[in-house]
Amino acid sequence: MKDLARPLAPEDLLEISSLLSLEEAAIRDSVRRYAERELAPGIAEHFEAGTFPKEISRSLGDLGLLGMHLEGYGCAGLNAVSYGLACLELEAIDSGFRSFVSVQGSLAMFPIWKYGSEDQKEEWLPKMAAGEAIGCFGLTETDAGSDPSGMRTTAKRSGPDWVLNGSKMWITNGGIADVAIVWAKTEDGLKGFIVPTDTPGFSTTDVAKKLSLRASVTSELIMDDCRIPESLRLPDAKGLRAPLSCLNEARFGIIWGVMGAARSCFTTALDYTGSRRQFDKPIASFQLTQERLVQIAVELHKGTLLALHLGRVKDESGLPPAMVSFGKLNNVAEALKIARSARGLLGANGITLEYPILRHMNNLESVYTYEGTNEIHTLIVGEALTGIPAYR
Ligand code: TGC
Ligand code: FAD
Repeated sequence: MKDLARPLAPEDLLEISSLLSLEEAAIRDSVRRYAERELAPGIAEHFEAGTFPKEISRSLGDLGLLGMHLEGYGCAGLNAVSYGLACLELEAIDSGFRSFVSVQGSLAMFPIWKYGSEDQKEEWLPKMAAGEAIGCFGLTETDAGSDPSGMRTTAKRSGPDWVLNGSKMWITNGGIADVAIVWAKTEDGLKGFIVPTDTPGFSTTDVAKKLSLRASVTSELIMDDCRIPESLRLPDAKGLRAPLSCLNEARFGIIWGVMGAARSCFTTALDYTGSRRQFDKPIASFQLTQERLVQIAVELHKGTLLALHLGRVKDESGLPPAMVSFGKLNNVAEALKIARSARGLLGANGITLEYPILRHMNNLESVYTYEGTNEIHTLIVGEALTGIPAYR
């Protein structure tokens, strides 16, 4: 038996790390070292300037983090828990980095891997895994967000090609992408297309004046008689089920990622309250401060255990969508509450970019909305409980 009086690490009070395999712990540690060394130093400046350091794509590729849960074609083929741990360590620095990896691996590479032809996989996946080609995923439109079935983008057959018309809105990586996975309505239902971004008729405009996810590119995609050969249609993607299945992968990464942002808020608040003095004492010595720190730690640990449980289920038997929604619903909402509570513990200092908390909090507002809003995930879990879909 271990020594019961052993010191416990505040950010891992329940020793959740002991539930990881040696390989999983090694992956977590190497992503953490990379993130702290390469990503952390410039993040506040990128957030302030509203820029994303696109050049990190290659180093993320070298580390095997792009499409890391996919097998073959240059992808690392690691388990779901490893993918989750990587998302957590990236989002501990900024949600923008996890977003980049989510979109590349789960929303751009996954549909090619799952629904693409052998030629499409060989053409695109190795260079995307290496970070040489950046992808984006165009599902949402200005008037079709929570209800993507209302999309207006169309693809019409024209001889050997398809002609795409319409626009997609709020697309992560849009303005820096080499390839867009575009979902469009056809006479024969919804289909997916691999659209190289240098195709004539394809253009992008970045969304300006964001107050959230500032270190991430968010864009509108415009398709104006954009001609795509049949060889770039995803042959096995049929109906809304195809894009929604990609969301399961990315939502799983979010369940883990937001616990990284929450951990960063927690450790910042713990450090700060230990050194900040008021009334001749560290503010951590006040019972009200300790209560807040404990509430934060409890939700952080519960959320991380939930992520690990869902990761184990995913690795062992696959994850039903309602379980993914359960995790996204809980962990994003709790991460936001943690950020808000931690921000308060820093007083006035909490509102600056000197500390990461308000940056995380603003980012988490986007995470609360994208990949299915909190309300949509509530309804998905509600349907699983009652058998009654209540979306419309
Ligand atoms: P519904 O009739 O329920 O379903 C249509 C078909 O899809 C199937 N299905 C799923 N399949 C796999 N995984 C899932 N999660 C699935 N959910 C549904 C379903 O079985 C059915 O199949 P079939 O074969 O019978 O046709 O569809 P609905 O129109 O009623 O909508 C249901 C609803 C509201 C849950 C769905 O539309 C939804 O999830 N809406 C939210 C939209 C959303 O999440 N958009 C995200 C866009 S991408 C993004 O935000 C990226 S952010 C990236 C970043 O920076 O990290
Ligand atoms: P709406 O659907 O208009 O929802 C507005 C409000 O109404 C929400 O509170 C919602 O929960 C509520 N609501 C809607 N329907 C119901 C209902 N039936 N019952 C109860 N409440 C309801 N999309 C992509 O395709 N690719 C991307 O890469 C991508 N990246 C994004 C990056 C950022 C930074 C952001 C902010 C968004 C991104 N999105 C992306 C879009 C995102 O998925 C949508 O914003 C999201 O699906 C919600 O759609 P909406 O914004 O149109 O809100």
